Formats: sequence, structure tokens, C-alpha cells
Amino acid sequence: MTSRYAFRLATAWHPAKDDEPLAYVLTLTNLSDEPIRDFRLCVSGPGRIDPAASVEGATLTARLSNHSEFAPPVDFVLQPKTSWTITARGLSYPLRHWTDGGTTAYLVLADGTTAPVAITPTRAIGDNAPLKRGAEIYPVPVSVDVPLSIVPWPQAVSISGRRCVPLGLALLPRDDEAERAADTFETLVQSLFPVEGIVRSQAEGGLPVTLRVAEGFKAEAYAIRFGDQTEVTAGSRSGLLYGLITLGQILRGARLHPETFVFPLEGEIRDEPTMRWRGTHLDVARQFYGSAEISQFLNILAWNKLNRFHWHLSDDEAWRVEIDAYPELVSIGAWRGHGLPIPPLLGSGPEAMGGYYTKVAIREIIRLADDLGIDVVPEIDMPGHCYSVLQSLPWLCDPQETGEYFSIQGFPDNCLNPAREETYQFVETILDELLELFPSKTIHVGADEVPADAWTGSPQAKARLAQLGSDNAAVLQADFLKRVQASLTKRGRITGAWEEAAHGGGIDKNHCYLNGWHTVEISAKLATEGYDIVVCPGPVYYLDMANSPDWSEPGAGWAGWSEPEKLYNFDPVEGWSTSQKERFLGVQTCIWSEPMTDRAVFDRLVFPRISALAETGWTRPEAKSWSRFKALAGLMPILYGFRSEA
Ligand code: TNX
Repeated sequence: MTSRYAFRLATAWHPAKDDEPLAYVLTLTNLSDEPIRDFRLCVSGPGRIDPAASVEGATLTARLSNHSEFAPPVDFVLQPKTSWTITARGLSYPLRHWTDGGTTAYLVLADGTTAPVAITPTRAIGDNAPLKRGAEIYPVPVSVDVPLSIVPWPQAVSISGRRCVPLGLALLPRDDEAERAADTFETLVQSLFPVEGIVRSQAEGGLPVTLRVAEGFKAEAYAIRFGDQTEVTAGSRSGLLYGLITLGQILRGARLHPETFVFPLEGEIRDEPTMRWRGTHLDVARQFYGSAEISQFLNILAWNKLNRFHWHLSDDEAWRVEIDAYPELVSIGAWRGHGLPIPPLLGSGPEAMGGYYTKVAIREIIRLADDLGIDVVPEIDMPGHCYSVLQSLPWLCDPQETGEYFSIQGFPDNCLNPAREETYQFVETILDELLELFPSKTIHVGADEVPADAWTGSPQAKARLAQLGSDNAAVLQADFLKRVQASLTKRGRITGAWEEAAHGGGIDKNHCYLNGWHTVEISAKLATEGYDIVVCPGPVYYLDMANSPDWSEPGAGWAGWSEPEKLYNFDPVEGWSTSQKERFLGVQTCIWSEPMTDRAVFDRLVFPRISALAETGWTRPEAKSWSRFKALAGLMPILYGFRSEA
């Protein structure tokens, strides 16, 4: 019935000028031959029409976070081939990049059905630069200082000569661990570089490479000897795998760019990481990434010798992990759509969109991660960022609660209530199932961004706070987190949390680590207080931040922007004392996915910055070199294969 309609929405950002306030302008055009009346326009995208905004040309009839529904003026008819314009002014957050604006739109018609609306990327007035998508791939130069293609750069390289580049590697494992590393490597290169034939038999031209466990290596360390025989040795399976990855990288560089790189004739590489936590976080709540994407992403992490995958499995916008005790968490919480408890957000349209990981899928991912030497740290974000949970299981709310509070992202009443026993039963049950699935020593419980006025309308919460002798929500949050942590500690796990877990009195420092996400100064202060710290400051390591301040770059801008060179050269422990450094576990990037409504945008934001982080985590600071990294980064794999046109 709706197919006779055709609509397009164009959105434009007008920054404030001396004589004119900012304006976000939405123009809906009726491309069909039919007039339309009695309809509403729904738009979603990272930028939102927040309460500070005033709207001209329409009435804002519903809003949830970045989902907005507009009604035209009474009796308005949108005639064929004409447009209707809505202007929003006074937004508290300026739009900074083309992905900030609306990314999906649809109409709700008088009979309640929906009609699709084509939407074009938001333009900034006066900016005609081509909008960028796709990974930034640096060309491989003809001449480099050391003609070896390895990222991250190893600790000690002493090689000489060049040999005729072998067609591939014929792996000759000498023990069980070596056998497993060889199998993993073969699957890895087949997944990442399927047509390159990196592992092949000697008959097919493979260079024999012996592989064995040996004494005298630290965890993850390895050595490669070149000469009459090529040999990889390490103390562990993951060390052997890293040695093979280095060898695979050398081979690829020499084969794909023989004018620049060599396969050495003789010599040795001895290598080990400088940091034990070399990670990345991925937010699968704002956008869903299927199991196959996660697996390939893990392959890419391993190729960068990254060893932690912080899997952000729940947030306001969705819950992504199957929990037998609460099927509603995925039947309701994993989906967004028109008329559903969670509306379309961040680029999802009127049809139900979403997904979740079954336990079977998670077990497979864990197995792959284990092969690749990657520890998977699951995160269930609590007590804040729980809108999807509370939509799925509304009985978790205090029935007497009145009033409304909002999260920074505009979600109402999105926190678990720390004063209710039902909350702890829920958390315990979730942890029971989670711990059975995830063997990692560390389990992350979020703890970020609880609004200061959370729970003020809950009599139960107020009573508990009074018992604690405070009126500060942070104290109640700390009370909650300590109890959750105690449960994890009892089960032999370490609690991970964002830095806010240190607020309101904090949690037990002996059994936790914190992600320092604001600044390194805050991380340093928390280290002084005795917390183990993984450094991931938003202004540098948040890969949702755009690559430059330009409108044409996709991404967010609230924490600034981080070009690959800035990220590469960033010192995560600058100014830290020796005792503070003892608390430093390592680094990670965070891939928040709000702006990544398009996989080409993911590629642009994540690559090559994730490899730059990998080199910070692995290579000694004095051995880092941006020009060397830049020459090599183009050889590193990207996830979807979108390369920038530029
Ligand atoms: C802050 S960092 C958040 C996330 C957002 C991110 C966007 C943190 C612990 N919370 O909920 O996705 O900013 O950059």
C-alpha cells in the first residue's frame, strides 16, 4: 500500500554565525505523484534534537535519545514534488562531522504503517568536500630504512642479505604446541589473505620452517632464525604464533613489494611485547556485528599481536548475549524498530533490526580467541546504560519510583536500582551464565556515566542512601559495585570497570582494574590510589573520534579528534612516576559504534589507527618511528575492505 510513495530527506548543518544562530535543517521532499497528509516523520542518527532545542516548522511529538518524531502543522498536506522544512535551533551539541546528522528516516502514516524515506548524508553549509569513507591506506614507499615489513616492530632485529622470496611457508612443527600454533596460523592466513597461499607444502614452493617450544622465553616472546634453516622458537603456543605472524608479514611485504622489502638471508629476530595488556574494545550494542565479523576482527587483532578483546555486550540501545534465565533480554532487548520497546536509533530503520550472540556462537568465538592468544573480556554495563535491560525486564524498577532522570545520551531512567534485592538476583543470575561462557579471569561490569540524579525518585534507593549516610548517587553506585565485585572475587574473577567505579568511595583495589577513559592525568591519579589501570583516553584512543576536525571525515567529535600520527606518538604514561607505572597494565582502543552506521565508516575509523595502538603496546617507545609505521601500515589487513578513494 505504501509503495506509491517516494520520499527523500536531506539534512543540513548551518553552524552559528555572528548574526544567525545554529540551525539543523531537515527537508522532506515528496517525489511521488500523490499528496500526503496525516503523517509523521521519524529520524534517527547520532546527533539528537535534545531538550535544549527549539523546533520550527513541526512539532516534536516523541523523542528517545537520538530518535525523534516530528508532526507537520495541523492540516498540512505535502503536495507532490514539494518539500517540507523543519529547522531545529539551539542544540546543545553542535554537529561536527557528516555522520553526526540523521542516518535513517521513515514516515508513519495515518493507518500506523510506515513508509521508507531515502536519506542523504548530512551536509554542512558551505562545505563541498567529498565525504570520506573507507580505510586510509598509506602507499608503500620505494625506499625504507630497514627493508623488513613487520608491525608492530620487534625488539631486536639483526638480519642481512636477501633471498629469493619464497612462495609460501611450509610449516614443520616439532611438538604439540607447535602443531597447534601451526594449525592456527594456517587458518588465520587463509581467513585474512585467502588467495595468497601463505602456507603451502614444500612441493608447492613453501620454505621449510621448523617450529618448536624452547626454554628461556617470557610469555608471548619468540625468536626467528634465518639461514640454512628457518626456525621459529618460543616458550609458548602464543609466542610461536607471534613468530609465525612476523614471518608471514615479512613474506607478504617481500612478495607484494619486492622493490621495497626483502626476505632475509641470514640473521635473527628476538621479540617480546613491552605491555601485557594490548587490547581493543568493541561496542556491539549501538551497532550489531555478527559472529563472522567478530571472528574476522579477532583474526585482525591477532595479526597486530593484540591480546585482549573487551566485548561491550550491552548498552541502552541493545542487549546482545543469550541468557537462558531471561529470554526477554534478547527477544526484546536485542531489537530496535518502529513500535518496539526500543525505537530505531543510530541508523536503524523502522523494520526490526538487531541480533544477538547465541551461547553456541560465543563458545566458538572463545575457542578461536584462545587459539589466537586473545583473552575475551565480556562487559555487561551496569548499573547505568541499562535502558534495554529495563525495557526487557521492567519488574527490575522500583514500583514506587517517580520522576524522571536522563543519561548523557538522553535515555530516561536507565539505571539498575542498587537498593533492590531483585537487582542482585538478576546480576547474580547473569554472572552465573556469563562465567560459564567466558573463561577470562576478568569480567567487566561497566560502571560508567550514571547520571548524578539517578534514583532520586526511588524511595528504596533513598532509604539505602540514608543508611549509607549520603545523598550522593556515586556512593550508592559504589555500594552496588562492591557487592557485585565481591561476588566475582568469590568466584575467582577480577572485576573490570570504567574509571567511575572509583567514585563514591570506590571498589576493592586488589581485585579489579579500571579503564581510564578521560585523560592520562586521571589514570595516573587512580594509579596513585592503587588501582590497576588500562589506559584508553577518549581524545586519543577512542576510535569513534574522527581522524581530523573536517566535516568530511566521519566520526564523533565530543572528545576532539585523533589522527593516526597523534595516536601513534601518544605516550600513555607521560609524566607517570615509577610507582604509578607499576599499576599500568597497558593500552586499548575503544570502538564505540554510534557513528559506524556504515561498514565503510568502520574501516575508516579503525584502520590504521588500531595498528598504531598495537605498536604502542608492543614496541619499546624509543624504537617507535612514525615514518616506518606509515610505510608498513598499508600491508595490514582491514575488516571490510573499503579503501578510501582519496
Ligand atoms: C562515552 S566511555 C561512553 C560511551 C559512548 C562514548 C562515545 C564510556 C565509558 N562511555 O557510552 O559510546 O562515550 O564516544
